[in-house]
Amino acid sequence: MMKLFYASGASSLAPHILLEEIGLPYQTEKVNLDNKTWNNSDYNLINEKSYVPALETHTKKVITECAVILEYLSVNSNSNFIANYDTDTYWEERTWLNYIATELHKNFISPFRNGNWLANTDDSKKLVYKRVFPRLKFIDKHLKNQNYMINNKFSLVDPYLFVMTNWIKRLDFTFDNLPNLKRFDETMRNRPAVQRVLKAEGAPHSLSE
Ligand SMILES: N[C@@H](CCC(=O)N[C@@H](CS)C(=O)NCC(=O)O)C(=O)O
Repeated sequence: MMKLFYASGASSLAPHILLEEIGLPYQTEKVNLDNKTWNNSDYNLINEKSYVPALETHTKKVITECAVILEYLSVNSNSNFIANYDTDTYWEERTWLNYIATELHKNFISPFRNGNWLANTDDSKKLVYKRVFPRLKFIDKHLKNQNYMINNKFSLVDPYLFVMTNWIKRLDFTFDNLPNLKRFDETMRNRPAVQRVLKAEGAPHSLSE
């Protein structure tokens, strides 16, 4: 059975949601990112890069990098959450996944904290907002006439974007001037699979040290 290593509310929320949407059996293991342990074992032995998500596949191979795990899960299921390889839609999906990973995910992370952690001071939050707002605005424009990122249908891109809209809330940023992203966030929260996963993960750790 596949096993997802996650921390509540972290980027691992994206593959967790996709696993639940896909409906294949899977297990989860909660990682303590403060001391890099899981179930009393050293997490660095699972993922030497020392961050979540990591997915142990059916063949016991561990794969990392959120966008890659999302693609792996979509390809290895009967879902229609990913387009056929080398179609225009496939490349559109790759472009958004890469955009979210490089332009949003890492820009949400504060340069002032050790490791890949969310900002936790007013100054670092302001800096993060300055960086992410124009990139979020670009997505908001794309969502003008649709509820989901690709052809107005749920795809592997949406859970990753939902991590970002969830972080907007977590960092107390506002959806002012981002009305379409706000609607996207609400659409995602209405999905039963998303509700089950948010409940299962529970509250994320506090942003204070
Ligand atoms: N490049 C990685 C980044 C993953 C990442 O930043 N994970 C964060 C949570 S969102 C983490 O585990 N941070 C803890 C740490 O680095 O100490 C990916 O795309 O999956």
